[in-house]
Order: sequence, then C-alpha cells, then structure tokens
Amino acid sequence: MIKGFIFDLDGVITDTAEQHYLAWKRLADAMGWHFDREINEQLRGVSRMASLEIIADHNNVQVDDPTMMQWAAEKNEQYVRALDEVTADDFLPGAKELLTHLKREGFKVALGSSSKNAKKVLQQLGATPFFDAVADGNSVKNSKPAPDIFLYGAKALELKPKECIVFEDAESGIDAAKAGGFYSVGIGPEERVGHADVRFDSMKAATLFEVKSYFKELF
Ligand code: B16
Ligand code: MG
Repeated sequence: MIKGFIFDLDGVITDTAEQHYLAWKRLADAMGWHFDREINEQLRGVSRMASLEIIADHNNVQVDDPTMMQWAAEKNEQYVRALDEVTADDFLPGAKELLTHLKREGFKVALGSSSKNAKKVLQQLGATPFFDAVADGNSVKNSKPAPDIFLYGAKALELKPKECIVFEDAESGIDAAKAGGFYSVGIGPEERVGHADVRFDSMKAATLFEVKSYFKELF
C-alpha cells in the first residue's frame, strides 16, 4: 500500500536549474572556462562538488581539493543570492496542486533533494508546510544514484520504500529510487527518465488521478 510520496526538488517542485546555470556560468566566465547549457544539463540532480568536477573535466582543469571547494563556495554564494528572487509563483505547473491533493488525502510527504539549499528554496516558495520531512544534501554522504537520500526520507516518514513513490526528473534520481526499492515516477523525456515505473512529460500531467490510475493495485 502506498502511504507516502518523496519529491525531488529541482525539476519536480520548482525549476532552479536556471539559477544554477547562471551561477556556474558566472564562475566559468571569471575563470575563462567553457560552460554551456548542454553541460548544465549533465548537472541535473548532481551534487555541487560532483557538478564542479564535471565542469572542470570539460576544461581539463585539475587542482587541489581546497581550490575546488573555494570555487564551489563562490558558485554557491551567487546561487543563494539568486534564490532571494524565488517566490510562491515559482512552483512548476501542477506541483502545488499535487502537494495539496496529497495533504488533503492524508498521505505523508517528504523532500528528497541533492541540494544543500533545499530548505531555503522551500521557504521562498512557501512550500515548507507541505513536507512532513526534508532529506537534502546535508542529510546523507552518498548522493544520487545512491539510494541514501530517499531511504533517509522514507525513514523520517516511518515508511518502508515499498510504501513510497519517488518523483524525479534526473536519470541518477530514478536510478537512486530503484536502487532503494521505491516505486518511481519520472518527470521529463524518455531518454532521461524512461526507466521509471511510469513517466510524464511534466508535473502538470502527473496528477494524483493519473498516478493512482497507473499504480491502482497499490492504493
Ligand atoms: P546545491 P535536486 C540538485 O537539486 C540540482 O538539480 C543540481 O543541479 C545541484 O547541483 C544540486 O541540487 C546541488 O545543489 O549546490 O544547492 O547543494 O534536483 O536534487 O533537487
Ligand atoms: Mg532534480
């Protein structure tokens, strides 16, 4: 029986990919590195340090860890500043409606995001009250595709993986959900999240009615 839902943040509840892109772009420009939207696409759901490693690899940059951490901190400062502009208008279409339905029907809801800034994003959106638990980049050591973040969220909800459906927009996020034994809903194109149990093009299409219809024997 499904008793809970675990939501990724960026790409599912809101679209902070643009703010991440602009913050990385600013760092890359300052360093004279190549960075474009195609590379940014590879950072979907990937932790901050792993993202920087991908960008550095593209530019054949190899430096010591303290330097990498300093660059990551600079990017983060820029990103956090940009988050001040996020408002209640920035839910992805359909996300707030789904969260509202889930609360009304008494399901438990957790966040499962790689971001260390997840709580600030929820606050800016006014979404904090929708979540019974928050699992974020500060909660676990191993990031997606390891299942740890979702296992942490399920535990906080006092549910087993098989009682939860995970919503994810990243390939590594669906991998993480499957590795943890969760049911999964992919948001986005077939080539990215086609390996989820069920896939929708957008959150707008992923209504509670549609999700229940797909997993009907579990409700
Ligand atoms: P931070 P998600 C991810 O969020 C983003 O998709 C990814 O681009 C970002 O690098 C990562 O969070 C870490 O974010 O630098 O704020 O800790 O999709 O897992 O909600
Ligand atoms: Mg995501």
